[in-house]
Amino acid sequence: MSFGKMPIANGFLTSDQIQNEYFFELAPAFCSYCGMFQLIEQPEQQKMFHENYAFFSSTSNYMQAHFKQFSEMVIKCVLADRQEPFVVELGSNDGIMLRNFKDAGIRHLGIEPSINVANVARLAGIKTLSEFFNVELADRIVGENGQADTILCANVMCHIPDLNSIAKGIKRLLKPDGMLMFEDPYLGDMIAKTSYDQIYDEHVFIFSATSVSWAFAQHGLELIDVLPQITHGGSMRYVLAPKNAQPVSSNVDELMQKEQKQGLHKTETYDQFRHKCETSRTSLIELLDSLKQKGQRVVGYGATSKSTTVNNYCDIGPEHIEFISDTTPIKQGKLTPGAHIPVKPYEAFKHNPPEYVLLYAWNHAVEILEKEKNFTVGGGKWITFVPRVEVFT
Ligand code: DWN
Repeated sequence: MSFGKMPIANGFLTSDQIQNEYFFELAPAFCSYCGMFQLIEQPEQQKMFHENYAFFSSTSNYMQAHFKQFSEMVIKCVLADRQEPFVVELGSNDGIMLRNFKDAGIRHLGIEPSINVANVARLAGIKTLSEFFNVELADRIVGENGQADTILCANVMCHIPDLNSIAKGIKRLLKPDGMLMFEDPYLGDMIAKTSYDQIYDEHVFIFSATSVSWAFAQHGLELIDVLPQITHGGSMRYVLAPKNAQPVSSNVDELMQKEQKQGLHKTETYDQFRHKCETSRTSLIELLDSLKQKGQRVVGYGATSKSTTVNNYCDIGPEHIEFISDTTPIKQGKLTPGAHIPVKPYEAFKHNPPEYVLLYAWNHAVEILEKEKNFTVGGGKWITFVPRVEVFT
């Protein structure tokens, strides 16, 4: 299916950059042979991850707590009996996860190609290399530090197009009794909730247990456990180890059977998904058009990467959304990719609340609705589009 021409999801821009804005065709496809759901074309990595990368993981308090729990589980269940354990994180962003290992005095190394976010981690004393991970880098890390007891990766594996090279590098870097743990948005949730906004340039894959198991088995890595997470609208944590090194949890087989029941192996499932995306697009644009006609003010909440797909696919622009409120300084004062809706600091929303808020950051709904209780109590209305377009108060 195609979502049409799309800009770089985190390519927030100034008005003088509009003329040279880059677009590509956002077209995902499903492979019935290996079960992978992926983009056909992805912009080159340097266009997405660079010294002005706009997403800082630590903007959500909930996500900070999530990664603290994740780290504590790794320290307790994986590293406890090990001599001078060594942890590597791929795509460590601003250090939201590794800071917990640093604080526990554990040897660690973050790999984060986007220099600006990596610098935030370095300033906090977290060891970070700004490079793209591959086999050569894996060998260099092993030469300098030895093999890793665990390799972690959160919302990053699905961003890396050359999965084979990554898997090869991981196999070299991981100790024979080590574990790879990564989490990413889960295909089963995306299909169940029609959360098509998970599809954008950075997310080259939307994984399932079936596709992860297949892809990593090619490189001698076995899927030994799967742990559902509620983060980012429904994610899955995958645990892998060198083949036959660790017992395999029954969770793996159970989830794969569930995926079969959900029809994740059938092309018809994706035809239905496409149809639901089209219905969702029509409902959302009709709602925004009618609010515009009634002269109601609508403001967006959270200039997410996901919102780039929603705005461009549904043809939403500044005529519908007055501005998007976002707490990330690097996004403020800029225009959103493709749709060119102004992004303003949170204070713009707080000091002049609109009648309606389009909740682009629906994945952080619990945290945001708690923070914005006064807006809701004061009669403010929320618009969501996942799992369906609706207004709630
Ligand atoms: O995989 C990815 C995920 C994990 O993070 C990356 N490809 C990029 C990014 O995707 P996203 O931009 O869709 O992530 P979020 O976490 O949904 O973005 C939330 C946005 O909303 C941020 O720009 C921060 C902002 N925000 C806010 O303004 N007020 C967030 C919260 C919780 C708030 O209270």
